[in-house]
Amino acid sequence: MQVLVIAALVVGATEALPGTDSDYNARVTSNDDWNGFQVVALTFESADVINGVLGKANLTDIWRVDHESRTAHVVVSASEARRLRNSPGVSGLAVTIADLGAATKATMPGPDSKKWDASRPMAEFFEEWRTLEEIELFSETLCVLHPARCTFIPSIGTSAEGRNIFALQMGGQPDGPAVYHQSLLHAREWIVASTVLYIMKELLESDEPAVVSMLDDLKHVFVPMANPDGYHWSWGPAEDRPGNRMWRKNRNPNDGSSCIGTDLNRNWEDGHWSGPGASSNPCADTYHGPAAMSEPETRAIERLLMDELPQTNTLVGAIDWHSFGKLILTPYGWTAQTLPPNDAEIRAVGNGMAQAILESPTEEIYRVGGAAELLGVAAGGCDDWLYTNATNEGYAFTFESRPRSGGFVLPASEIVPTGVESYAATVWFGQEMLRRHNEEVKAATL
Ligand code: 0X9
Ligand code: ZN
Repeated sequence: MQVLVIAALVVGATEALPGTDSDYNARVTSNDDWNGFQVVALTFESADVINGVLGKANLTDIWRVDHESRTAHVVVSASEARRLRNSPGVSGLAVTIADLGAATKATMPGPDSKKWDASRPMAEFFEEWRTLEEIELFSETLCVLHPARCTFIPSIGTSAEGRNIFALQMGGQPDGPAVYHQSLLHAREWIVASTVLYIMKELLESDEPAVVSMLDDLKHVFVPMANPDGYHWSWGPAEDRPGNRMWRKNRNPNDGSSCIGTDLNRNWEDGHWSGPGASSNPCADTYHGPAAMSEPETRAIERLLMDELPQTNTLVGAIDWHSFGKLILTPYGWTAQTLPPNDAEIRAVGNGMAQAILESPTEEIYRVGGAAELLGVAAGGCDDWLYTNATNEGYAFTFESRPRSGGFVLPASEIVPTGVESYAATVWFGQEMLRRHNEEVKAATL
């Protein structure tokens, strides 16, 4: 088994994450390459020791470092897990996935699982993980079934490998406010594509007067599959590719390197592109790309939100859906030293969404906090661009969805409950965005 020694800087809690230069993912050619690796949740004696301990460990990948809860989820060999258990500074170690290769296979549709097509009930879609083709077909079908309130846009631009990036628009008024929901910027975070599709379906099918009137007044724009090439790759192996379930980036080749892909959550022109927390190494999972907005996927979304949408509507709020950790993250992600001018307002909206989830049927607890404070600094993130550019310092969030612990592979039985709680947050968000927008309009006309 190949295990990397990851060079890391010993830095403060709000500095760049250590270990994000791991290139193991770049060398994986089959899901079997994950056989025998474990995912462990480490708890640290204090936040100050986290980067030092991780810097000295033989880590294959770092999935999450959470400074507030003093935890980290890392991929390691079994022997390294044993060593880490007794490392100074580590107060606890729990194995969350005993064999990552086996878990990957166990959480993919089996040979007997039926594909979804438009002749089957919409609800059946959420019984299983779905391929790119099924996701696109489902989205298109939603608009066919609800033509008065839904427009399917087959392509807002093409991906690096030439796939269409589709979008949906629902409701709203000419010259009125709009919100934006995006998922699957990171290929391996499968739960959030299902989540956003679930939200779209529930919004369209709802006959609750409060939801109907919210959708009438507030345009909802969705890009559920922001990284179609990466997602397709994460479904491998198949005839046309070896694939890797743990793939994160897009699939754009890099000049002068055999490593593929840019991290689409480090490529945005947030005013700090290529800063801390983003890597200049094309083999790294957090590679920021050759230039800000260099990627066809980020540019397609930029065109949609900066050129097309403003012709008819004003974008007031946006959520970029990711996994995992059950977190609602507020800007900034590029620094923890400066807060947005309307930080208190943004956090109040974040807290409102967390409360809506707590009051939803799942009663789950989501934590709210600054992205850089909770997870460490990372420049070039979509959330900071959505905040600064697309919403003009409005309301922008990154959701880190389920699970709380464990990671990117989870059973399909989590799809519906995650959808239920995320729908509750989305409805509350929409109503609050509308309320705040109307108040501002009223104040401006007085
Ligand atoms: O690191 C990321 O891109 C996000 N976490 S994930 O595990 N889904 O990859 C967090 C992004 C937080 N926002 C910024 N750093 N701007
Ligand atoms: Zn992500």
